[in-house]
Amino acid sequence: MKEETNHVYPLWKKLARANLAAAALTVAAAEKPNVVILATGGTIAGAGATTANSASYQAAKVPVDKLIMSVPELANVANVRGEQVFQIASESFTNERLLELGKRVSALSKQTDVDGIVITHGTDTLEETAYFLNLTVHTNKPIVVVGSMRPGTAMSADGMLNLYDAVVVAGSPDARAKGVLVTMNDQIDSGRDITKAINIKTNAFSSQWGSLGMIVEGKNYWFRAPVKRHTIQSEFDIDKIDQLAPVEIVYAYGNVPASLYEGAAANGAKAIIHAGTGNGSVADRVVPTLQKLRAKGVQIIRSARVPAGFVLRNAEQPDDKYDWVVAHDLNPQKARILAAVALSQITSSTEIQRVFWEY
Ligand code: DAS
Repeated sequence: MKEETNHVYPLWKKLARANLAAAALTVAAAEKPNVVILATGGTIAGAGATTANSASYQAAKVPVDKLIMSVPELANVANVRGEQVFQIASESFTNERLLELGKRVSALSKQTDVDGIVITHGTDTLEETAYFLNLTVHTNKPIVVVGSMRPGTAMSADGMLNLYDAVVVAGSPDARAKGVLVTMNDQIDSGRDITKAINIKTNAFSSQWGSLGMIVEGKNYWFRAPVKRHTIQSEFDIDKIDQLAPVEIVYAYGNVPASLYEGAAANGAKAIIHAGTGNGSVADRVVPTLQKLRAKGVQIIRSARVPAGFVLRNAEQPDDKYDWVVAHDLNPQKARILAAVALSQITSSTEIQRVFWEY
């Protein structure tokens, strides 16, 4: 036995073994999906001073290649490569950055050597980016937006598994044609419905109509599918949008002055999202101002500061009479995204209301 372990393989046998291993890897690589990770920053790329810093850290520090290296298991499920699109905390996203990211996603989705796309992103505006891509990128390929609530340097960091889940879903044929997806905390959610509901826990994200599914140990479990228009079903195409319309949000409360709405319009807003109390209610002292702004061509869209439910048309306000729009179940920040996209190609309030019913 001893002699056998000391046996030196002739060089040709070593080469054969190496070729076999390489061939196996090639075969394996050919079998695995090709997933591109577009990194934009956020906590998932964050770093804290100590492992105890789960909430105080600096976002947008770790580059995409290091992120990929930090989860070697990614190589078991996909052929992964990364691109650093931005390195920012997501509260610093802008319309211009949304367009730049969306156009890159669209271009990659058209490549035959790309099976799925993951976007690593800060959690603060993750829901806005996910909805924007859901509205404008014409592909059936899985697009998965992912973030984390703790930096990778913290005990029980959630980013590694969130990223692994995102890559699995992005490489999954059964994730195709479901619109843009978000994988956080073992859930698979629709980019349309997801929102950040808690600002400091790992179960921060939820969808009021429920997740589409779950992912557990690299396996997807689906329970429902989106019913609203998205991706290839959308009339909005990122490749034909060069600018998003200026749309602003006014957060309503007892004592809210009409001047805030006038200021938004004076600043060039083409539409104002009213983040109303209750069911999108409007204070009696504000109604005349909104009527005046509507008469000047500014679209008035009633959303609600209340996190769940949906705004009813002609309930709290005579929307037909005032020619206003209701945001349906979209929260103010998502209503802004839809209005900014829609106003890039439509103008009538009737058409905008249709869009809010359909998307
Ligand atoms: N500031 C947050 C952001 O970048 C950090 C995070 O939660 O990702 O959205």
